[in-house]
Formats: sequence, C-alpha cells, structure tokens
Amino acid sequence: MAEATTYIQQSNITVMSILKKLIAFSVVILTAIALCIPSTSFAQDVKVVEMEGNDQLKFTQTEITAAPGQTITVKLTTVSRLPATAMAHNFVLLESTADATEVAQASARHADNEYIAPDMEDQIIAYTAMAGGGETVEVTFTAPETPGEYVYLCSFPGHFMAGMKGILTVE
Ligand SMILES: [Cu+2]
Repeated sequence: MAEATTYIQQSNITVMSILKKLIAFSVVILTAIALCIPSTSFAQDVKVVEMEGNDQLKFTQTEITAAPGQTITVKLTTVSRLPATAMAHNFVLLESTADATEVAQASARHADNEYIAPDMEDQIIAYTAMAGGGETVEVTFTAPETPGEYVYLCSFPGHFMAGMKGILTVE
C-alpha cells in the first residue's frame, strides 16, 4: 500500500510539472505575439463598428472608443419586423458642445430629411441614413482630435428620449 501511495503522489507531481511548463510556454508564446503587433499601428487603422438597433429602442453597442483623428466606420443594422415608418434607426454622432435633446427633438420633425434637422448639422459630426427592418446603413468619419466623450443617438421620433444613445470616447 505504501508503495502505491508513493506512485500516485509521484505521478501527480509529474502532471503538475508538465502543466506548469505548458503554462509557462503559453505565456512566452502570447508575449511573443503581443510584441509582434505594434500597438501604434492600431490607431491608424480604420475602426469598424458593427451594431444593431432593435425594437427595444437600443443600440447593441453603447460604447465606442477611438484614438484622436482615427477613421471609424459605423455599420448599423435595424432588427425589426415593423414597417420602416413605425420603426427605423440611424446613427447620429454629436459635437461635444451639442445639446442632444435639442438635436433629437428638432430632427424628429424632419422625416423628409432622414430625420436630420438641416439647421442642426453644425452640431453633428456624422450621421447615417435611416435603416428600416433588415436594412444596414453605414457612415465613415474621422474621430474628433479633441479627447473627450461624444454622444451618439438615434433621431427617429422618441427613440433618444427612450434611451437610444451611446458614447464615443476619444482617448
Ligand atoms: Cu431608433
């Protein structure tokens, strides 16, 4: 019995030492991979953000982070079985100085202009067309150079008030 116990203990020690070697090896490999990717190159690449707008009046992505001046493409897909006149979404990114409620309320009156108030365009950095159920719209723009938080919203009537918004953080 004593011999058997010793054997089990030894084999446990062997398994543990193999595991430790495997973990150490993984760390070395992961570090090597991380070192091969220059982090500065990310800031120059186009950042593609894909999100959905749904019947719960929410964007599936409510936070975007970007570097100053980074090129960003936002692709927004509306997931809904309702007609576009009843349910459509867009992505409207505002200047940091903009009054989001003011822009949303004014834009809600401009169904003829994709729900964008023409006299509010100086408060808007970028916006997409409206996407009805099953449709995808996109816009490519340059992130502001000034670090900070920039609100984006959906300007379909009532959606921003219901909480259809998010924050682009430039840092
Ligand atoms: Cu919406």
